[in-house]
Amino acid sequence: QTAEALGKGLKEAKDALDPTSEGNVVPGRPNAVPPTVEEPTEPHDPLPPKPDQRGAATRTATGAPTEAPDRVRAQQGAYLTTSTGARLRDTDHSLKAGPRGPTLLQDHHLREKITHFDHERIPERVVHARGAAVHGYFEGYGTASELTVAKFLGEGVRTPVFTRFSTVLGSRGSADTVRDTRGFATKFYTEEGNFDLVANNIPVFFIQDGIKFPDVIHAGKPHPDREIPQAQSAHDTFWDFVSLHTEAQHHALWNMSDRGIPRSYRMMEGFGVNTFRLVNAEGATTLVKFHWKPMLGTHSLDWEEAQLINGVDPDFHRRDLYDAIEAGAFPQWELGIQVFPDNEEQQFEGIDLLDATKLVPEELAPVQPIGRLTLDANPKNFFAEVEQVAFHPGNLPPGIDVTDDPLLQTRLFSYIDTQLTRLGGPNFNQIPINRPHAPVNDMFREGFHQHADHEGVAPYKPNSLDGGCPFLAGTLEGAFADTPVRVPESTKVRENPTSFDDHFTQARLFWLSMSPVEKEHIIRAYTFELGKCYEDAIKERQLQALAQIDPVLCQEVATGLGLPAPEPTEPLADVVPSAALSQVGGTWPADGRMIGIVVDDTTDPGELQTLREAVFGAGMVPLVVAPHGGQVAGATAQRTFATARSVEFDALVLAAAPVPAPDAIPARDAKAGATGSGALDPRVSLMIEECWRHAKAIGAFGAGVAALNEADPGEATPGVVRADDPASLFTELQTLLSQHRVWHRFPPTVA
Ligand code: HDE
Repeated sequence: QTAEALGKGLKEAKDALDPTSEGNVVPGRPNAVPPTVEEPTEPHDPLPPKPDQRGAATRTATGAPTEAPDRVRAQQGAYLTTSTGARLRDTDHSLKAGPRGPTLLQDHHLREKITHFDHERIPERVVHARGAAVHGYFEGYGTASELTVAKFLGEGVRTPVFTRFSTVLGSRGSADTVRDTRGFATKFYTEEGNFDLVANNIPVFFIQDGIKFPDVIHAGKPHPDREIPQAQSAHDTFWDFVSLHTEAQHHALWNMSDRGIPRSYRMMEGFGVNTFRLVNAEGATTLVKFHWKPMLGTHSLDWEEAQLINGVDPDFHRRDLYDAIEAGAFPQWELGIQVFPDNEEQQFEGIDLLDATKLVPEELAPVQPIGRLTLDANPKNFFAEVEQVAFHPGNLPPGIDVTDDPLLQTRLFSYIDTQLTRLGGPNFNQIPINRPHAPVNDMFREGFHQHADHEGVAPYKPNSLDGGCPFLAGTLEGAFADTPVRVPESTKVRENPTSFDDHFTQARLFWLSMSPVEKEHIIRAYTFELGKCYEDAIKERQLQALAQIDPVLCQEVATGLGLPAPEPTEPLADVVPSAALSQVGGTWPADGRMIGIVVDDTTDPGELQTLREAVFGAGMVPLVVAPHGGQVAGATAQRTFATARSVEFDALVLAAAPVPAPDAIPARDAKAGATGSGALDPRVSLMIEECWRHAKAIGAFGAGVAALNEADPGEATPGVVRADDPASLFTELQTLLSQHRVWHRFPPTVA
């Protein structure tokens, strides 16, 4: 529509609302539309769909392209209409037999509006219901080209992607920072068809055979009688399952570690978990495990902090991701592969590559980078994109194939099966977010929600009526190479290979690879979770499993539970720790970190400006926290003491020592801050105290030093910095932030 036409449309719309306009006068009443009704704002062209959301044209069997229906654009034109495009003149009043009379069945608009609303919900995902997703692109390095013909991994090839992060157990509206595994699923819209890398942030899984999946999920989900607890593993059925199915011990240990509570989706590793097979131009194959390595490093929350966030900001991870992208701090990951020979044993250094409860330490098989992911655009509509996206581990381009991992084999069935119900029929790959960018000629026809207008008369192959099309691809251009792997001669059985029997060696490997502070966190997590269980028999059985992992771990948790620590029943495995499994000890870029700055009306505007510029300049976000809203110290207050809570910040800077507000309710506010003599606003004391407990960097300059002294975290406390000027203070804070947390603030209690 041209601007002129739209302008004309607006005039008509205005006329329609004009109570004095001829057609709007109802006999007996001066006007039909209350004069207070606001007129529509200036109409504007709807935003064009993102190029990367356009599906490729569907082709008919004759090869003639049929224009695939474009993304359905909402809110087109200047008028409110019915779903069939008829303009409406009222949407606020149902048609009644008189102003006080009953509503008439005749009111088509009322019925259509309510009916559509009644059907707005679709089933949430049976697992991974809570998630957030964004657009981006992937660039291949070309380093995998020797191993696979997959074109999107070629040097410099850029492929649009859509990535969804999720928790596993919680419902769609549950909180983000619960202790759980995280999903990390990426759809690559490659020119050879979609590739879905449906990964998790933990490299191993609970079970070895997919047939147990309903069982482990039933155990983790809320109890069926009262549907509690929501999004938690801290309950009897979960630990009942884990202690009875000891193959789950390794994954559960990762959940109890800091990996179960990531600081941000942007700071998580991703793992394909299952072993995949690559096929190169000669038809030679290798086995690989996929890894995502975050450029910002892998970091976690403190457990108390995570629990607080669940109340203070249940959308914490979703907000963090969307805000970072909105601010232009695009998160990036490197995709890497661990490469193994594809021999008959399918083992590497004694580790069975088909057992999804095992990882291969990076020291034994280094992760080789093959490309880079950049996430740079938020969704436009959450339902259309994030809810309707459908991933499937079997969506593979030529050059990537599956293995016989019994977990992966079940997954290949499950995803499409669940999506049939969730997305209402077999045509969900026609939903814009799922559409491949490669031409589609699948010969699938009809079914619920069919959007394609297929032509031709012969949707079968071969045919002699539609020109014989479509054709078949050659071996290497076609997906599903069906590598002729020899299946060892055997009989049909319901059993695992004996190499799956070892459930504890790798759990012990993980435990022994942790730093003292990480071990401490694990002990506390087990003590918390098992402490929430009611049945002693379950706690005792789980302690028996811990005894098989490590005596210190078992003893510490047993002490916390007030139960005796059992002895292991088998000799403990002899393992070499893997340094790559620990998250602490390095330095990383601190882009996108949040710095809370406490100010009041005495703070020097020039100094505050210098600090904010330094924070911005380092790619971080300064948040001005003030006693009241509006302008404070030459800046706009972004948080007040009433709305701020320390958990939002990665570091805290004190640029003032605010005294308690004269109108504070002393008893209630004093309770908020556990320390201090009362000279400092208790809400500021609380912020300092929490940042201190959660091992965050704390800094002060100018009048802020007095606040720090008042809260008294101690002169020589690590990670507490005092400086004369904001610039030198921030330099010191940056160093601390690059280490994520000041873990050495607390002397370790375990070796
Ligand atoms: Fe999934 N999984 N899964 N899973 N999974 C689903 O598919 C399943 C497993 C993962 O953001 C479901 O469309 C079985 C491992 C992610 O939309 C379902 C088994 C890994 C997501 C399903 C597994 C994953 C899912 C539910 C054991 C890491 C979210 C909704 C055999 C490699 C995808 C859906 C999204 C979702 C089945 C195990 C990752 C039910 C049967 C291992 C990231 O089909």
